[in-house]
Amino acid sequence: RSIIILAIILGLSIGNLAIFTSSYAEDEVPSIYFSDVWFNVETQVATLTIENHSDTDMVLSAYCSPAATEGVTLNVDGEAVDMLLIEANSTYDFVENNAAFTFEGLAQPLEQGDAVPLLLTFDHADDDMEHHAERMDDCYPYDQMGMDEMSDDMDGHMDDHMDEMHVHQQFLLGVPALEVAPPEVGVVVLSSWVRPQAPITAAYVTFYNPTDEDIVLVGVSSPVATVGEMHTVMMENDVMQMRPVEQFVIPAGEKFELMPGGNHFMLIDVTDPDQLAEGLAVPLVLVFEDGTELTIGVPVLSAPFGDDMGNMDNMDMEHGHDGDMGHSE
Ligand SMILES: [Cu+2]
Repeated sequence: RSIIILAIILGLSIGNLAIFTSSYAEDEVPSIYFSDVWFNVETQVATLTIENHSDTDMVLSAYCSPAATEGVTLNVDGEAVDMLLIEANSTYDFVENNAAFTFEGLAQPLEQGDAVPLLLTFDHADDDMEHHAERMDDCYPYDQMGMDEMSDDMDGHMDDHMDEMHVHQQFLLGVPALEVAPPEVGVVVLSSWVRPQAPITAAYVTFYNPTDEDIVLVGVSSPVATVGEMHTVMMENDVMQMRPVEQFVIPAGEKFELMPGGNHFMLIDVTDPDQLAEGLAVPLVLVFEDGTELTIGVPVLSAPFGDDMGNMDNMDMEHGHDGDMGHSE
C-alpha cells in the first residue's frame, strides 16, 4: 500500500505512472480470481481457470516464477503466445482452450508433494501496448520487480504518455504439483502465504465462497510438517491466546480471511526447513466437511504479497515472538 501511495505522489508531480497492485479493499472480492490451479506431474505443465468479473477486457501480460530459471512459457494450441486476452465478465479455462504454462529451467521435474509460485500480471486490454509489463524471467524478489517496472515506465515512457495512469494487477499464486486435477470444492482461494519459519510456522489463506451455501473446512495438513492445525486467537485474562478449533466456516457469498492475530493455519514440526525458504511455495491440503481434500500451493513469504512494508501491528503477533501470546493446548 505504501508503494501505491508513493506512486500516486510521484504521479501527481510527474504526470505519468504505472501502479502495481495486488491489494483490494477489505470486504471486496477482486475482479480477477483463479481456480483449478495445478501443475500436472505427468505432462509437466500448469493450468488454471481465470475468472474476469470486471466490465473491462483484461490482458494477462506477464508471468514468471522463481522456480522457472529460464522463464515461464505460455502455449495455446501448441504455439507460444506473449499475452492472453481475458474478456470482460468471462471465464478462461486453460484446459478447454488447450492452453498451458511450461516452467523452463526447473531444477528437476516436479513431483506430487511439490509446489511452485507463479506471478501473474494483468493490464487493461485497451492500454497502450508499450505499457504492458515486459516478460519477466527474473521473478524474485517479487516486490523489487514491481518497483523496477514502475521506474522503467517513468523513465522510458514519460514523454510519450503524459497524464496517463496504468493500473497493473499482480497476483502471486501457489501452484501444487498433482497427479490428478483438483476437485470442485466451490470455494476460491484469493490469496495465500506461509511464513518462512521452522519448526513451527503459520499459513494464511483468504477464501471466497461464491456459492449460496456455507462451506466448512474441517482440517489442514502439509507434507512439509508433521501436524497441521486450525487456530483462532482470543483474549483471555487480557492475554492473547491461540486455540485450536474444529472447523472454519466460510460463509455463503462472503470472503473469509485468515490473518496474523486472527484465524490461521498452524504447521507444527516442520520436517525440512529448507522447503520453507522465502521465494518457494509449499502444498497445503484442505479437508472439507464432506471429506473432499483440496491441495493448494502456498507461496513462502514474510509478509502478504503486495504488503511490501509489512504491518507494524502484525509484527507483534508473529508466532515465536516472545510476548504475551502463547499456545495453550
Ligand atoms: Cu497458532
